[in-house]
Amino acid sequence: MALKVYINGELLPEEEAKISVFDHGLLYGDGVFEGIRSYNGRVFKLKEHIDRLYDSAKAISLKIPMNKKEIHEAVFLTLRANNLKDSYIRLVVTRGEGKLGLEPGKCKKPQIIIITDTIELYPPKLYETGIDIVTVATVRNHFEAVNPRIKCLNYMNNILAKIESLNSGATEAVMLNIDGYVAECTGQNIFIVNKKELLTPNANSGILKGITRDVVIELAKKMGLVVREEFLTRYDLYVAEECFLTGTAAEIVPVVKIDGRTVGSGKPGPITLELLERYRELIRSPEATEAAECLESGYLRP
Ligand code: PXG
Repeated sequence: MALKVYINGELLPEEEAKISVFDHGLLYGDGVFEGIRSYNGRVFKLKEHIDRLYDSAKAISLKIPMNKKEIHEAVFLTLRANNLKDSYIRLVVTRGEGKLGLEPGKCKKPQIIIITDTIELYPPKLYETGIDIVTVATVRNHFEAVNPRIKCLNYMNNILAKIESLNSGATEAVMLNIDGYVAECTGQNIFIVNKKELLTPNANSGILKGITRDVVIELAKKMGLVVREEFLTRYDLYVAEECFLTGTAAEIVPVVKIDGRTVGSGKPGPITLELLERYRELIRSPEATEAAECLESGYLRP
């Protein structure tokens, strides 16, 4: 069955779901987005994702022509139309169609697009073996250029880093900021464990403040770990006992090699595995507020 895609209030079969070549989202990467997941009919952290979407839009002076509740309902409408329980939800707001030229004022109507599809996870084996990552020469965007806190439609900075890591035979890239501090990977935040402490780059190190990152910080605190958000260097990565990446798509992926140095024992560490287990429990937990919102809106109608 063809997927249905939400565009500005309409649900269209995927082959008819098209937007203008004059959309500034395409012409200039002018727009914002979110990547969200649902597990067993429950949308994980939907409120947090919608809040971040509005913050990203505010930062680029884009007024979303719907309120948060309407967006929330539109997400569930799209999920129901596609009858998907485990899905990847791509919520996109572009500046809209306009004449050529950078001025956002040329675009009168932002486009709201919701795609719900299935998502290809990393092979389960990678979660057992861990991945290898490398630091790359491409520097993460400076916060006064395009602040990485804005989840905008221009991912060229990250794509260049991804190409570099793949060219060097690694699975993922670690990007540093202009001052040389560790920022993040191309679509994941990075964590290390050292001496029973969990460390992750400070929110102003040049990162997207990941929602999975926030969840993991909370889980770690519940486990009694000290969590510190700091400015980290490559040295900190090299001497770490454990390392892992977090993101909506990747969830929690163990890292076992960084720039050719083996992390800890060379196998995913015990704290990483414990966090992964707790994360997997949480995303399916009916007690989570997201689940209640979901049920109220009728996504899991009998
Ligand atoms: N950093 C960057 C640059 C990201 O794009 C994260 C960190 C992790 O954030 P969350 O909130 O997901 O924990 C992201 C998220 C995709 C895709 O389609 C990308 C992300 C999330 C979901 C899907 O490639 N990036």
